[in-house]
Amino acid sequence: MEKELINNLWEEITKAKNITLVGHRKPDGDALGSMCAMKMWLASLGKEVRMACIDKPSARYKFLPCMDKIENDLHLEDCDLLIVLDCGAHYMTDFHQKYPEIIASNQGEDVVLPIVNIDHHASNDNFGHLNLVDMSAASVTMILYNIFTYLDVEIGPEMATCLLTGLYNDTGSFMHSNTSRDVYMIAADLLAQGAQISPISRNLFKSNSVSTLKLWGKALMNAEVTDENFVVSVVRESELIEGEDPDQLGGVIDYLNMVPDVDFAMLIKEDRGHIKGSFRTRKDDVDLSKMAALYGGGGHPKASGFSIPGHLAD
Ligand SMILES: [Mn+2]
Repeated sequence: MEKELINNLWEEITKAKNITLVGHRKPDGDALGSMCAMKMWLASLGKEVRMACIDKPSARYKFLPCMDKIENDLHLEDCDLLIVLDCGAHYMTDFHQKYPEIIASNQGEDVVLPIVNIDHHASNDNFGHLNLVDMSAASVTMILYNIFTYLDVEIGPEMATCLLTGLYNDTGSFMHSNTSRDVYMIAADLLAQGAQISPISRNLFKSNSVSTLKLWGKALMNAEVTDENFVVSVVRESELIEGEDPDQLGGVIDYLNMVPDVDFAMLIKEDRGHIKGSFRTRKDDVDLSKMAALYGGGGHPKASGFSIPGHLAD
């Protein structure tokens, strides 16, 4: 991350009194970990901070501090700075339809409310007034770690747990190919600063209800390898029984991606009038963010997704 960008961020924060942090829809451990860490830092500087995600965080993140402070709408009456975290595009917040004059694709000269965009998705389109986008970072919390280190911020155990949560989430518990030497070094330093790893590993990757496991079973049963050499599985709405939610399928794609020698894995699910796809690959020469972009989605070269309105034909 260029020092100048961090200095610009510091300037924006110094000018602002009321700051709102926004994460993406269906917030994950990186979005929530970065929001919490950011909130704690800004609060220590005497800022008034609000946090918003359009979807309620999953109960699995209850161990993070200040989860109960996250609102599902923007309250911008007094707000003078928005910081958007872990969003590859403005519409990932899902607040763009309700607040089109504020959450827009490109902030030109006539800015209503400045947006700082802190993100690591390769598909990020620099929608903010100030853009701290580092696609070499494994997580947004890794970018925040670098910012805090540069600014000499005292991290402390709670913030360290938040930052480690994002790192743990976005590296798939240190198993994805983005688990670099820097990731281990930062994780080690966060542990040294008091981060608690056991609630993270227990809640993020070792906790699922029976209904989730059964739904995963359906996705795994439906898997096949195509003639084009990729693994695909489809879960239709008609296969869901009472109480099963397509959201529970998050995570099963990593199992499909275990099949050796295929080019990539794809999971398609019907979800309340939308067809949602997830892609994963272990190959270095496959760029799945481009593939998802064909369907209006985005993400990383090795992990991407899309959502289009409609239902699956038979
Ligand atoms: Mn992320």
